[in-house]
Amino acid sequence: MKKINLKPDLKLIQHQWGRGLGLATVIGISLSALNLGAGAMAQRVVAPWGEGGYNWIGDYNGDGKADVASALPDGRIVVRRSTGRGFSITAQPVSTPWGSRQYSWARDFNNDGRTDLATAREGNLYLHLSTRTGFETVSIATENRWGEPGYNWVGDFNGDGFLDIASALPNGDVVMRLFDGAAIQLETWRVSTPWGGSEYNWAEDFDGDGVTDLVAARDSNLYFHRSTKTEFETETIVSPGWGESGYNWAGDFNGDGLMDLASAFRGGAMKLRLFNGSGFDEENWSVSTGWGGAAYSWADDFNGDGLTDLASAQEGNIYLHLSNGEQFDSSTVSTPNSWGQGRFNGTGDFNGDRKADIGAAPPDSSDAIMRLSSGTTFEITNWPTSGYLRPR
Ligand SMILES: [Ca+2]
Ligand SMILES: [Ca+2]
Ligand SMILES: [Ca+2]
Ligand SMILES: [Ca+2]
Repeated sequence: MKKINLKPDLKLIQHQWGRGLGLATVIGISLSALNLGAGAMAQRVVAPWGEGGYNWIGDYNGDGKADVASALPDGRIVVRRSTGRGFSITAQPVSTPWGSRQYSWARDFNNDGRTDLATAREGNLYLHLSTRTGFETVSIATENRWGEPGYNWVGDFNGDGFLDIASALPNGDVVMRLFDGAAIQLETWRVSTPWGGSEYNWAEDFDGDGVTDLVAARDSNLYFHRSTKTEFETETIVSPGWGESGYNWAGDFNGDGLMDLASAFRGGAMKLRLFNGSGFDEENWSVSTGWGGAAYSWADDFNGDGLTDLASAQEGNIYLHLSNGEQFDSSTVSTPNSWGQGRFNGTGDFNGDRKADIGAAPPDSSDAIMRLSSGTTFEITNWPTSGYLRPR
């Protein structure tokens, strides 16, 4: 979002496919249906989605349009590549196991412009690095020291361009897995302040120096852990007033290239913490509409102006809050009340116009319901999944 380069803006397109508390549900047809044609030539089949938490929005082929990768229970990774008007599917078996969803990430770990998949299970990290045609799997043995769910963060904590994983342990140790493109160097960094609840910590490059920092919110304090590339330097800032779980978002809400935090409260009040390079300027913003569920509320740049906006869906309404840098300009977009369950909705720029769209995987279809942003409204359209899947 802050670096101008020729690579697509992954920040915009690699949000996880939804989040929240929806029950894990297999979407699409049953897997047994895929075997009906065993022995036949490759045939056209309807492709299922992964279980909740195993579908990830990202740009797996680096063409600037968001795709969806799904890990299926049968061991295949299915990628729906966006054509701009639908999805073209490919599948690839992988022989390594998956960690649980809180230990699985879709990010561009090796910095080649294509989103990769990583999953941690016990003492192993499995990296599925995107190639031109699929994934190349790298198994890396590492210690079985991970944070609790919600306390493992991906970022470039040492600034070498490759994404790392930081795992916070309750005793103040932060296990750093520093990835260099091929291997992982294990280090332990220390913090002496508490972490926030699992939805109250953010790994972002707040100060824009190319190195990911950590921010934790707890009670009336904000703990800013600035990475020096070799350790965290912690500053404790008194800053009361946080939204309920799931209603605090990181983004660049005033477009100055520095990451900020936005917290929403019942009744429409909002608190913005705008990072100014050394600290956070607190401002009171507000919205006039309600909020949908936390799993249906997203921070992304819906009109492509570089300022992070908010959108929240509640049944047949999308409450769109476009940041103008000083406030949100709010509008309500009417839309059919058809959504995926909590983890089957997510934002990304699926058609490559740099405006974030909302994708939904409804429980009874292998196609996706896309809401393509025009900048001021969302055009709803069905995106079919086409292609051939060889029966496993
Ligand atoms: Ca790194
Ligand atoms: Ca900012
Ligand atoms: Ca915007
Ligand atoms: Ca778009």
